[in-house]
Amino acid sequence: MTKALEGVRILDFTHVQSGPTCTQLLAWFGADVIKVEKTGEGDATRGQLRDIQDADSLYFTMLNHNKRSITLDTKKPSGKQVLETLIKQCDVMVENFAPGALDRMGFTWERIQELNPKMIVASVKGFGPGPYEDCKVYENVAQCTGGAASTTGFDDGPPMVTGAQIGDSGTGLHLALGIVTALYQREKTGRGQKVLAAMQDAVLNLCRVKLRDQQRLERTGVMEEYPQFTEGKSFGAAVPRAGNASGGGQPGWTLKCKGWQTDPNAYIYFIAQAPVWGSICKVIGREEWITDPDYATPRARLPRLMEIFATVEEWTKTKTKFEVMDILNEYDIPCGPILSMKEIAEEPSLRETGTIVEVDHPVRGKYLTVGNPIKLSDSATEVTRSPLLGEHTDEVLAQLGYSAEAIAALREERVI
Ligand code: CAO
Repeated sequence: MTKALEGVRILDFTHVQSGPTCTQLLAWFGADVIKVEKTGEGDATRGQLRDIQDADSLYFTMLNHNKRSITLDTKKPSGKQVLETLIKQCDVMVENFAPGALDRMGFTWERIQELNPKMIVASVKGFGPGPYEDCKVYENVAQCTGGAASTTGFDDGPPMVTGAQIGDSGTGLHLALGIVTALYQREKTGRGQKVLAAMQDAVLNLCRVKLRDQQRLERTGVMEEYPQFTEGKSFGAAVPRAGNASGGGQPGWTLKCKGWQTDPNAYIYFIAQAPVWGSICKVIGREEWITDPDYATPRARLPRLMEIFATVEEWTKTKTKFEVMDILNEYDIPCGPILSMKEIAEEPSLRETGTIVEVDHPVRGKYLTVGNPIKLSDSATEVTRSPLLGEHTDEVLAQLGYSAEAIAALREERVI
């Protein structure tokens, strides 16, 4: 079967997480992704958070599937020449170096355009143009500057970052969309272009609803679905942290389930969706709430939400989260168990869909990874292991037109 991006060649100049997330997706859609790594060192993540001595870390392997790896010292003149050849023969260059690094290497946008006017140059940076444009940025910095941290956590605690890598992987996803869009436009214009995804912007995009709430707060001074309203607390000038409140029009909260005293994940997320209010009351044995004017309408329930959740919790605490899920689903009541990573790793349905995949690696052996979360009906994803450092250097250079002697000379010079 052909793949959606077959024929697209990517010069993958990315490292750590944000850029590699993007190029891994493109590889899964069929692009030929050539990862260019520092000679002798490679992507720093190969050696970070190692669980097996001398084997590429899971950090690296789980972000670099389906790619080829070449080593290249792009600061040496002959290394620059190889990079120039790559630029001429690739469709897209993806990079996430610190601001200015590519320019310092001698590969400005203008220079790249000279070499290949069709080249799309896609970058992740911490910030877009402005006061912080020269700053280096990692995941949690983006979560803090993009609005996620100030709106995550409980209002009596400090700002919190989330485990979901919305700064790195979230930005990589945004960049991938920018790249395929630029490839589509190039079909019509014949020209390349620059694609920029700033981590602050990507996080803010994912926090869109919180900017919505900021404006609601400024207009009305109150947000009735926030726990602060239910608890009678006053709102400040900025959107407060809302704990586990739903963030949407239907109120929700995390409720304890059987075993919560010893299992930190024995919880269910429960949504008091208005259309199924009658069913909720029946299931928890509070049928009088169906007609009681203090509870019968969403408006009447708002100031009583915490009391309602506490009552529902008395019921959920008598059952496991999976039992609660089964019962509530029978009545179409939206809910979801808090799944631990252990439970997710062992979930058969996620294996069946290719969302969790077991991969075999020649050095580290078998490991689990997250497969392609985006399923195309006409471009199936087959997850193949990440490359060893420089595994494809000779193969790629030969494809670029380098003779065996020329490759040997580059190796002698420690350029590759
Ligand atoms: N050959 C020779 N030199 C190379 C090379 C190669 N193949 N690949 C990279 N280099 C050089 C760069 O040119 C740069 O040199 P200069 O500092 O002299 O310009 C140097 O390696 C270091 O690159 P860097 O500054 O990008 O790396 P860092 O480890 O210091 O910083 C990071 C890492 C992530 C903070 C920074 O790259 C960054 O801010 N990137 C943009 C935002 C981003 O993607 N952050 C997400 C990271 S994932 O959590």
